[in-house]
Amino acid sequence: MKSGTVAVIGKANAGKSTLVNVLVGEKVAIVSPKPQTTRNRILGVLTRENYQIAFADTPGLYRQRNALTALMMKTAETTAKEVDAILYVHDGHAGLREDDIALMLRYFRSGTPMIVAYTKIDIMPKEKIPAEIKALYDAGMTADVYPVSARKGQNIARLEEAIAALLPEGEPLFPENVVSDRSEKFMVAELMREKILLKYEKEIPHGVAVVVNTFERHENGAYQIDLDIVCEKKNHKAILIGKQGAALKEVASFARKDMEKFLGGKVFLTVYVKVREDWRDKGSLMKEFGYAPEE
Ligand SMILES: Nc1nc2c(ncn2[C@@H]2O[C@H](COP(=O)(O)OP(=O)(O)OP(=O)(O)O)[C@@H](O)[C@H]2O)c(=O)[nH]1
Ligand SMILES: [Mg+2]
Repeated sequence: MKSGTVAVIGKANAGKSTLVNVLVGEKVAIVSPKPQTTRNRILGVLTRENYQIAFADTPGLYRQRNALTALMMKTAETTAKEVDAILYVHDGHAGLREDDIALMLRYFRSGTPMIVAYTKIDIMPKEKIPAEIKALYDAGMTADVYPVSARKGQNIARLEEAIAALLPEGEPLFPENVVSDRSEKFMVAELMREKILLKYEKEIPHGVAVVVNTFERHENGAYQIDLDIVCEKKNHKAILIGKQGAALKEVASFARKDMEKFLGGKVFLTVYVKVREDWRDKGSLMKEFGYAPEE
């Protein structure tokens, strides 16, 4: 059987997490239209009869502005070095620029087998694809390129087979019922962050961390979840809460529904908003909020 790990690498907002979720067949990573949604390396595991692929979703390659984003870039870099193959995700809809070619070449030349997923083809003119693939080949990037749409499920099965073919022979790394290396508690915090990313303007969610303080399952199958939304400025706290708490109530209820779907039980959710000035530049706070270098 083929078995191994695959780093999912690409620019921020390229569609990496969406693609991992579609390949794995379950939501293992949150998704949003804002860049820098993913902050941690998240494994999504796909097990078939003849192969097991452990996809390591990574934070998108983007500008570094603080200690948190620097850590995110490092996570992507180290993950790419520790895997059997790289799945480079390119947003076809965003066009192919010089820096895209340079980035792809850099990973292609690292020596790790690589495949390119040319994604979001459902929202771009198809006739552009061959010329762009040719430009890549002319530049020396000769990895196989798979035009796909994660949203429409186009060409996903073929991409999956091609990835499996790159992996070494070996025993599966995970039991077949495992789809992620992350806990339910982690996913619950991420679902809260996803709804914040969707509801608020971007400087707010980028400065937010979610800390789950209570995660209990009662005998009747219901969950008690208490969490803190930590933001970095007082005025952000006011925006998060909104007039008479209306904004917070709405975003919490939105998150609670998703948590119930994910956990398969009723959720009682309590949410507090806290301020920790500039936590994204303070190593000890980052660690407390779940952002430390991956072992
Ligand atoms: N139309 C279309 N949109 C897509 C597709 N794949 C992803 N998207 C959208 O692209 C946006 C970014 O998707 P993500 O999966 O969060 O991207 P990412 O690369 O993980 O982003 P970061 O974690 O920030 O690096 C979201 O709004 C997705 O819905 C696709 O195949 N087609
Ligand atoms: Mg992501």
